[in-house]
Amino acid sequence: MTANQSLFRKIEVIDSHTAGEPTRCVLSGGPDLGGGSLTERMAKLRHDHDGMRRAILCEPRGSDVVVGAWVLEADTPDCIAAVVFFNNVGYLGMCGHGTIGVAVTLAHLGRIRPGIHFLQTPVGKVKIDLLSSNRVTVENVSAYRYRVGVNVHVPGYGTVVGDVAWGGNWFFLCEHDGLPLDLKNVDDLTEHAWKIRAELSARGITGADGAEIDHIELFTAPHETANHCRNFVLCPGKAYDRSPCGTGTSAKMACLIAAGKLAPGDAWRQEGILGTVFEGHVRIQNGAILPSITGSAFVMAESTLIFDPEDPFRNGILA
Ligand code: PYC
Repeated sequence: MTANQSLFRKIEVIDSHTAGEPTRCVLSGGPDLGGGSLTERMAKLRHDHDGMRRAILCEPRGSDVVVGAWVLEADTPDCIAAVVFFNNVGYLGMCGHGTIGVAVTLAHLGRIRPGIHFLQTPVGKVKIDLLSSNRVTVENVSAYRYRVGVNVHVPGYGTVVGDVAWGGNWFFLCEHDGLPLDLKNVDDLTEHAWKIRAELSARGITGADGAEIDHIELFTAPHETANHCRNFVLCPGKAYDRSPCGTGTSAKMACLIAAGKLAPGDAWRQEGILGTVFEGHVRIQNGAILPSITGSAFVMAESTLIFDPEDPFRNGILA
């Protein structure tokens, strides 16, 4: 090793995909976040080391599509790990496909065996049931419909009516009657969903406590009759979710429960833009809606990311 190479930071990651949507688990080599609570460590990551987020996920090392999952020690004894989810533009409260990816990655590493485990996230504790080395059920944080029948005028499109709901992230969910939710239409669907988001923001329509609605979920009838619904979900950094979106499926089920269209225990098969499916259920505990989703993830790579101090793009390409 040359003297220069000893200056290289190295970060160990495992890449997986869940129903087509990638997750990059960061396992070691990251900055010291101290020994505080998960909230404190996430704040440190955000304020002192945000460049690492870009460096790990954005081009040229990653892409806008990848969701990062920083796997940390939990600060509650009943959780096997804590995780901070992040993307090309910032941080996520929860991530359903990402949690399935984390569980399959931990199983791949021999850190968990089939059965029930708990994971700490910035928005609460989630339960994972590792059903096999690739299949996982996640019981999410509680979900709820916050506003119903919100009208939004979308320039060049007309008025859309949707619900605002929390599923671990904030969603605006609306029925779509334009171009089919097909891969060939993702550019148009992206622009349409982006305009809806801009209108929500311009009109001050938010989630609870003024939280920004940063996920837009369009839905139509499914392509496969075995499923209940098909969706297209636009994520905060303008990448679309290749999976049916775990937090989006949770928000959707909360809306259905609120509308009396789904009963606790009923199955909900959510089809995404690739045709992949999350199987959902809801249970009610002390009045709270607890959604669970089941899906499959596959490990694709075990890698060491190398940060050469002389690489002009070691911290990612800044837009
Ligand atoms: O599965 O919850 C999810 C998710 C959020 C953003 C991308 N995937």
